[in-house]
Amino acid sequence: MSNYTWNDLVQLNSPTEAYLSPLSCVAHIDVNAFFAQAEQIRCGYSKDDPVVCVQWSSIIAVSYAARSYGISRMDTIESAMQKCDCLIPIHTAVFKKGEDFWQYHDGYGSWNKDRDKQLSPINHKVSLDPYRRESRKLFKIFKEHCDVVEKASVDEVFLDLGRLCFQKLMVTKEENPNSGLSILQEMFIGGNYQLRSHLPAVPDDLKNLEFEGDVYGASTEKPVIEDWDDVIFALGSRITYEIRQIIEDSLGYTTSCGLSRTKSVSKLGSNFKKPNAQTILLNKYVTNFLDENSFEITSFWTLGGVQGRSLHKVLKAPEKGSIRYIRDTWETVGALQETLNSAIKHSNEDKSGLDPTKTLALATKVYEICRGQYCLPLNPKPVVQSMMSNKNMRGGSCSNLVDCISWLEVFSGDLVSRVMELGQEYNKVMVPKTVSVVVTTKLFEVRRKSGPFIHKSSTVNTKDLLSTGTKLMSELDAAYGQGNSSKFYPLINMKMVLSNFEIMDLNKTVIDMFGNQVQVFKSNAGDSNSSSMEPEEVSKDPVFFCEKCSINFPSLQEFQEHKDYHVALKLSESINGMQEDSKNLTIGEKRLLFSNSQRQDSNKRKLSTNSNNTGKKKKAQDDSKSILRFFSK
Ligand code: DCP
Ligand code: CA
Repeated sequence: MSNYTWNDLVQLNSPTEAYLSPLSCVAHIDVNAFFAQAEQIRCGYSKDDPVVCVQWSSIIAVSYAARSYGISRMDTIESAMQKCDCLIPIHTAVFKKGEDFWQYHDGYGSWNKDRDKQLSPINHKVSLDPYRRESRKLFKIFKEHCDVVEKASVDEVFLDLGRLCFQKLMVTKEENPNSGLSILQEMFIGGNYQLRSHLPAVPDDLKNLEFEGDVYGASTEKPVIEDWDDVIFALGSRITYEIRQIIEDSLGYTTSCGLSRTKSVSKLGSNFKKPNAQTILLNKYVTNFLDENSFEITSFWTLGGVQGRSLHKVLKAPEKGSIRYIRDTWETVGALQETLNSAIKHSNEDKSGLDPTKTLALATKVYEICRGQYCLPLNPKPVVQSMMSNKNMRGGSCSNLVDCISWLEVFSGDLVSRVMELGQEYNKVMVPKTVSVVVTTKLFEVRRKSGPFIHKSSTVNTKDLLSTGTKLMSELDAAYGQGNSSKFYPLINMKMVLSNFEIMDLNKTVIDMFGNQVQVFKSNAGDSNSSSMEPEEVSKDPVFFCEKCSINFPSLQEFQEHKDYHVALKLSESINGMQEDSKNLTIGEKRLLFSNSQRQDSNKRKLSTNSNNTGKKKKAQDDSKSILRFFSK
């Protein structure tokens, strides 16, 4: 009999719960030497060419061919060239001061003797846009092949292989009707099982399944398949191998992959063997993997920071072998929590660095992570909080307001394309509500100015962003720069930050987009308002009636559009107030709320009280249309 239950197996088929199953199978895939590979592929070099990706005189990515010369990211371009005389340095794309687009200048870079072929950081800013584009192509392929994908960084993803493994195992028809797997499939299809009962033992014919990649800790050439988790990992390894192959065939990138029950172990696994490899961490060998490879409690990426170090100290763990020590010393979560509590209590004030109200969660996490069992869900759509374009200024390249505006032009170009791309990725329109300009002055003082993003169109464009940024920068200049220029300019650093993103669905009506707010209105506004637009049945044809405007609408669509108009109006009103000169109103909203046909004697928006139903209807319909146009632009 198996150690696993039917429930463990069936749970794999749930995109939201599979990660909790003891049979869960999660992959982490990381692109090898990402920026260097991107440049190698773009410029038509082979994997054996020692390409490095350069930013000014620093190396930011080293191809594996260049690594074989002992070159690392720590090398300067000069020291790398000394190590390898056939080195191929390729500079990133750059923006030029005063331009809102980036370009490659292949052959240019600090390593050139010819001064004219050196790229100067004084009037250029690096663009990472090309890598983000490649990243999106990669992500698209992962998404095409796996239903739950978390983008962990520009070149890393987590894949939850639950459904793919489950389908391969239980749905792919077995040829031999008498095979052990066929019998299991029959049981599943016929529903002849209890969720809580244990699965049968793995049938012999499945024990021949082959793994793709390296099974950690397997002593023989062919790892022994003992239980269903081994079967799932064998299937998972074939799936990730195929996906990685597709990536390499279609885009040219080699990757490294780690496969295990949890995200944290898979991440260690993908880093274990590089390049172009995959490491499989079976449940039965996972603690050996953690103990035998100089991993420490701080090696887990969620414990890499202050918390991990505090924990290491509080638990008095040895410098080496901390994972095993913690696992062997505390046999229950309760015992570990007790130790954490008392350590926090006995340390002075907040010296422990650990939150006393969260010791149970921390103890559980540490207990599980040391056993390779810390199950975290994948986060398929991380929320974008903010976006920044940044430039360290050199050589007095930002000495006055005009210089600042030239750099804002670069930042605007950079940020707009990033906002648009993010929108494309999520199939949404993303609009930041807040723009900040942050500068570091000559005297290392940081000055910041934030304000609403003033935009004329419903999407973000360079012109609007530049003019908002210019307004903020002019205010900073007026407050700190003018008359005090010697303490302010030249700036040492300048950045533009977008935040408070508003996310709108494409191809949806206002009602769809603001569905939640509609609910809010209803509960806040009380019945008198919310019940005012109930459709009314008249004779055979449904007629839709708006009480507020006393208008009948002949079709549901027109009535829906009209309702959208009311919702948008209310929303706009609640956000912006109703003054025509409100700075928060976009041109589109002004057109909607204060169009020429409105009463000229008042700058307050009022719904028409015209008794002529036709005229009223036309007006309301025009408004409905224009608000829809505004949002669907
Ligand atoms: N990067 C950077 N500066 C750093 C770290 C990374 O510019 N200090 C960029 C360049 C890398 C990319 O991010 O190519 C991905 O970072 P990784 O840490 O994954 O490193 P690589 O992909 O270059 O190498 P590896 O094969 O070890 O993953
Ligand atoms: Ca990488």
